[in-house]
Amino acid sequence: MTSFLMSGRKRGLLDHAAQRRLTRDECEAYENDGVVYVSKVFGLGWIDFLCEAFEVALENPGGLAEEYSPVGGTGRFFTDLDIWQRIPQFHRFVFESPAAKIAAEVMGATRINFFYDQMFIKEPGTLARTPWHQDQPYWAVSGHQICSLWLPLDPVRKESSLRFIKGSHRWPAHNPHHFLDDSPYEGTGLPELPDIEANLEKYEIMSWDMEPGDCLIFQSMIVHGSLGNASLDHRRRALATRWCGDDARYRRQAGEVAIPTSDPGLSDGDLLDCDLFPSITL
Ligand SMILES: O=C(O)CCC(=O)C(=O)O
Repeated sequence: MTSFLMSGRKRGLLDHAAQRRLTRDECEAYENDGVVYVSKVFGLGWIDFLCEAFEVALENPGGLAEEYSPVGGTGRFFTDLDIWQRIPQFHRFVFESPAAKIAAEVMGATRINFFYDQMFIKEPGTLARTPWHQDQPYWAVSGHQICSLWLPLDPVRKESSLRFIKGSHRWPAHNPHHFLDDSPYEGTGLPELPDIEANLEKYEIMSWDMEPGDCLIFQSMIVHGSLGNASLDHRRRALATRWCGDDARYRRQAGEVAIPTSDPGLSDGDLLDCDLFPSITL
């Protein structure tokens, strides 16, 4: 607890009153392309804060933590999720950082439920890719106002950053696969994505060099993925937080679902308001 308070004081940037507003062009890019790169939107106090929080999380992995790099492979691709439920620094980020307001602004939402958080770490030399996928088919939620904020804690070059297919948030839902072994989710009845990697020239791919303080905001249906981290000489750490707006409703579709990770006590068509998906005061 002490360490994150100190890091906040160190830079004096935890007060999000200083946060800049998104521009109209940024909001339009999100709506049209399904993703927007937003520069210098988080104060570096928050980045310091999360760097320390990541250390705490790495020392205390949860039951849902996974290693995606193959055993014996180079590097390390680590993930953990629902961290805000266990580690106070992540809880604080959800409720006090500018993230909820940024998500509401970009989606034009008047209300926000927090959905979940997920940390990703790719050590240098990691060959494991993030497979091309859409997020929403992994989740028991319907609606259009659903987005992720992907906030890197380290400088990231395009070669190791997320890649997006422009406009693919308008594609229909495709079947999720487990990142660990690429096995398809069972019983969803959804079609498979085309082989994007083998046909990259067919798609308009968007990706950005990024600095700490920048973030990507992407709609939950956009097709995205990433190469490994063979090109950076440092870790690529990122926190993804998922946010739901006005039209989001609980919807438990057929077959396997990743999120929620426990029973939220909701019925199909319910607003998300519950302990697992708290409503955030904007
Ligand atoms: O950081 C990564 O490589 C994966 C991120 C991702 O796919 C997501 O946040 O939905």
